[in-house]
Amino acid sequence: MDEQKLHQIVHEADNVVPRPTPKEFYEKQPRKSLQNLDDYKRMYKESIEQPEKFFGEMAHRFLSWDRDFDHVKWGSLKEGVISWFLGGKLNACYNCVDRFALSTPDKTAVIFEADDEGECRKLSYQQLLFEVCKLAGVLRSWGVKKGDRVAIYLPMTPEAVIAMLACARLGAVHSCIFAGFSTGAIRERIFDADAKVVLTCDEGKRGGRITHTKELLNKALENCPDVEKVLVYKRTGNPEIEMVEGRDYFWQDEVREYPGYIPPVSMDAEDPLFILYTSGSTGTPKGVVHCTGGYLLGAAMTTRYVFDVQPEDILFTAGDVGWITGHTYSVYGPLALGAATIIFEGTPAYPNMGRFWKIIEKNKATHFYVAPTALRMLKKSGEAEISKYDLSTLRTLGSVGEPIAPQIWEWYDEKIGHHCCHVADTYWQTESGSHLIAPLAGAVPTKPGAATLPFFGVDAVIIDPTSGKIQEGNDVEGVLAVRSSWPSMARTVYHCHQRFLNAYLRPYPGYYFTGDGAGRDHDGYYWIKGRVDDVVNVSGHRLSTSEIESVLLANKKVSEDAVVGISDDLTGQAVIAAVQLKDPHIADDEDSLLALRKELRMTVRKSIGPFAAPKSIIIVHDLPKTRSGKIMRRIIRKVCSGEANGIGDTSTMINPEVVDHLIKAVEQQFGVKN
Ligand code: 7RM
Repeated sequence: MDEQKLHQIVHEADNVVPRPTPKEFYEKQPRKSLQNLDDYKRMYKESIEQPEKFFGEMAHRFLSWDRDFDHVKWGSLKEGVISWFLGGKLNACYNCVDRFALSTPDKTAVIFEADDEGECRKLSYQQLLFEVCKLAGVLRSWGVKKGDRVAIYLPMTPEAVIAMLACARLGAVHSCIFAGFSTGAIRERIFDADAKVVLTCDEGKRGGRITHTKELLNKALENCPDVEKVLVYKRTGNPEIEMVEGRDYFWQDEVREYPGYIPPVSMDAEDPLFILYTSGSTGTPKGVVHCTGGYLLGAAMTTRYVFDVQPEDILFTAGDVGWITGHTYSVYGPLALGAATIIFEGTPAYPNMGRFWKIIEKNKATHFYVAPTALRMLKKSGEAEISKYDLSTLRTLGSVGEPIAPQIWEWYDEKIGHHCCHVADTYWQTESGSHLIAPLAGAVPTKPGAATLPFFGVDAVIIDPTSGKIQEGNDVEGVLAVRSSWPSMARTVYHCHQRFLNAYLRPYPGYYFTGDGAGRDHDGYYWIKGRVDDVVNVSGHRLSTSEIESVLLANKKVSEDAVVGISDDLTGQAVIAAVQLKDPHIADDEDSLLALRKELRMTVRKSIGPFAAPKSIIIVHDLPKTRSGKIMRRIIRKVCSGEANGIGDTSTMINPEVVDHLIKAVEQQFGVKN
């Protein structure tokens, strides 16, 4: 963690006056979830001091149970046992679909905005129920039952939502794989989750281009012999798609035979709802497991209280169901509240930079939720496109995935929100399931750049990483942890509880460790600094340096490599690789160096995905290491950022002479002077 910067952040915060939710917010929709800051404080206090009472009531208010729970909260972080609503039974699909198909069947549930502007499709709650049941019928006939894992490799289309809900209906555990992932990453996830069935499509459409979804999946499945069935949605209908006989079937053909209603399977609150893979600092991606009751409650409550979503609202979460944001705020959160969700297949830049705004105007979206990286790009592209559209239906603007710089926050508030919206910087993680720290609409005044105050039930603490001591009071900084479990917290890492304990519960026994550095200012507001481990965040995509390192290492020309993230104006962080070659002469002339870099970048693109490809590859003679042989990424990071002066302690280094070589190589190849 960059301590100096953190000091500065917390210090700057002293001058910022908290801003209340603009009055226009409730002129647009007068029903209030919360009245004021005192409401928040009172409810927060109760949620921490009497979680059983607080969340017991919330669980009854927000969810429909087949059987009531016996215990609200059970276990402790110290023991590594976390459970909520034990004894309770419910079905997530029933809660997100059937309830509203019964009460408001014609109300829109899903609005599909395709990559091509003209193509749009709406599904009412009744239609959604029909589609979900049809698909669930196919899956059930294939033997998919409670507890089985089903992989979903689909782009942002209604079918992704239908697929998730169909799994939930049967009690099968879905594992979505981001459509931007390539073969290696797909294979790894399907293999680890031990999925027997994959739901996918023939091709995708994105930014005016075709993506070869099925082709990539086919390659990945060459090494996944346990996959028995693949259901392929015809998105483009390209007849050339390679289908494997006896394994691959077309979605549209198969669903025909099945009825428009099959009953949901009643699940225990603690039965897993889904697995979602996320990058950590060590090893392969972790299959984070979320459970039915607690997760769904967290999704519903945060969607209501942070964003103030009401049933008549239309949410546009410009994320992807391949990430947690898509799970919680494109699918489960809005649908659990009976609202409408916009599923957008394309990119913000196609056919032009006005695409988001056009979607908002056309659909009268009330909520918009996106990562700062997109906002930075849109801000750069100027205001011409923005002013063409009527954005006055918007009430809440959300930000997620990385810290939002105060200037970007101000821009968002002014140009998109016209100072009439609640602007919510939401801090959370795949592991947290739903918002951890975020301002509640109408209740918590905001400060540009601050995630503000913790959500109900989140007992946030700041720990001094050196002493391991809790930092009491305000104006403190350190690493962010949580003192007790909250309902939507991940329960384990799929088939590897030890990894769960090691990553989250053992670093500070009795606490959940977030992996992020943070400060708490004089108002008790939290300012998130970023990861303190080897996780990099490129355009809101979470990547582990070790994952990219091992892909590069698989290239025969590479003897060793180290990957670091450095800050980048556009993407937040950028991936930089320092590579040591087996034969250093390969890179002697410009042409072969260029070719080598291209080849290495391509390896990463093909294996993990285009977004993980290093921005720069620096060829080095040697990597900085400790006496015990550990690569010192911190040194590479500092030198690549032009901060060699701030390298700090090198006493544990076995090869201090490497620093000078590195400085030279970085200057020559990367143009950064130290
Ligand atoms: C939702 C999501 C999690 C990591 C997390 C942080 C960073 C997320 C914010 C943020 C500053 C924010 N899940 N992060 N939100 N940093 N301010 N509002 O992104 O699992 O993919 O990533 O993202 O480092 O630990 S994630």
